[in-house]
Amino acid sequence: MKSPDQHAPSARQTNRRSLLLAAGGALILGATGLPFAARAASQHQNFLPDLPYALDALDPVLSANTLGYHYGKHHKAYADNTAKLIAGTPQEGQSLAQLIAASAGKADQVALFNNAAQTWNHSFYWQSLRPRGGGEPPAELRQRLEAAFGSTANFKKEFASAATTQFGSGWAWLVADGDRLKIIKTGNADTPLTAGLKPLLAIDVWEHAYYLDYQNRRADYVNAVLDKLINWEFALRNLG
Ligand code: MN3
Repeated sequence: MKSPDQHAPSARQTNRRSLLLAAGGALILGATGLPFAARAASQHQNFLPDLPYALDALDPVLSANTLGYHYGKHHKAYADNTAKLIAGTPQEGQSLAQLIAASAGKADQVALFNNAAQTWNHSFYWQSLRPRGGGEPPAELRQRLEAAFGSTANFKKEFASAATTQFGSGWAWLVADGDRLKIIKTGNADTPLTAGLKPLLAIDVWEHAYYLDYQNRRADYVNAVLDKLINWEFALRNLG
């Protein structure tokens, strides 16, 4: 059985990161004699939050292998790229939300928008999942879902439909548009934040989110997440 303390970042996870960092530092020292890369990286803003559970906490729905790549490589790269793009510019020190708002729709800031929005979207996605999630939503959220979609079951059906019909890379979202709950999908890095919508839940449907575990079976991934991992309490908190 898995213990409840897996909701918090585990000591094992922290140790693993420290070990990776130490290994990287040793490699740099061995090559140049000075930890230039390590020092430069530490001076950048850190936009990568801790994963809210251990890498293997969502297994078997999402394997530690998937989370290792998705969080440790993809999400980290977006976060690192965002920090590098603003380093030494007037935008240094701004929040992801500020960077997203300032770069959205600007042809000369596509790279910053893509990396900042993907960093934000992924941080939101990890919180949209939880070990032993799914099941019945809390009563207050269930009533809102019933009002908007007829039933929780129908919400899940419509959400899965949005997630599986998003052509190519992107995201499916439950959002609040004023008082109304809506399901939307966005392409690539696009995020509901720029449309003035309040995100409540997200599912990543980029292939890197599921390919190691589900290959081309996106619908199986989406339905497994909705049934077993979705974090209704997070949606309710976002609803405020
Ligand atoms: Mn992703």
